[in-house]
Amino acid sequence: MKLAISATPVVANFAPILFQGDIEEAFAKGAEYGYEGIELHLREAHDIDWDKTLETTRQYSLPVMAIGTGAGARMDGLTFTDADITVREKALQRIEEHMKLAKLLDASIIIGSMNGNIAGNQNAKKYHLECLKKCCQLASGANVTVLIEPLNRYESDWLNTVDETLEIIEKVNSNNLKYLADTFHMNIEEASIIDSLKKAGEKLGYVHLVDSNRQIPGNGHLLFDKILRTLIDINFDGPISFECLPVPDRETASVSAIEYIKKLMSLLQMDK
Ligand code: LER
Ligand code: MN
Repeated sequence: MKLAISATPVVANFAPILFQGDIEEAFAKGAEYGYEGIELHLREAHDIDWDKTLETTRQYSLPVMAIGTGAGARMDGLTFTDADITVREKALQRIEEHMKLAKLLDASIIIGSMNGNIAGNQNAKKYHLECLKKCCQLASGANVTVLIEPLNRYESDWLNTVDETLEIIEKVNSNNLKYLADTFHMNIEEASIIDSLKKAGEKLGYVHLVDSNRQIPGNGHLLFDKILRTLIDINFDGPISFECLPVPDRETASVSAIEYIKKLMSLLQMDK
């Protein structure tokens, strides 16, 4: 399990992303603090210089684990459920560009907010499935993993739970599609985070580790020793990223998050 810092070139202090602003600084600080990877949140794939970013991953030995695509939905209204076909096509084009970058960086692609909302649109789930299948066809050609992330009910009016996500993964039936578990959303939607992680089993491809108040693990009331124990029990070996609010500030949050989780991992003898 590799621990990743979250970063974005778009500054939005309300967003649960540790490093906002200069990406090269995020790489430098991430490496300095002991992270083993970085998760990049981009509005458009060309928000960053691709060749320079590839060079920076090598310079700091910090691979890009995943590209978060939600800004395309939140800032540009692009989703896989939109009633307008031109919007869905634009969403797929946006993802296609992210996919090219993901292939270059050997990263995964996250589909969270792009799953959209369904209220008032009886074809929304059909549109979503069509788009996700196309997305997974592209992913299969590019050898990229697509991570589908359920969000809590206050961010999305459907696709909130592990059960709904596993059903979609089964329908799409692609080896390139995995489930992304975000412990903040799970804390709102799942009866038991532990049981739901167990249910996901080998479909789990990635984890957002974040506490009940969307701050770094240790600042809220989630039981991360039990969560980590479960990840070991289900043989999860994918990336773990800290998609957390930079509270009280990004340096303190980034350092405390990795310290806290590494301490728990060593108590659980995960570092052996
Ligand atoms: C994306 O990973 C996520 O968790 C969203 O809630 C961000 O708004
Ligand atoms: Mn998340």
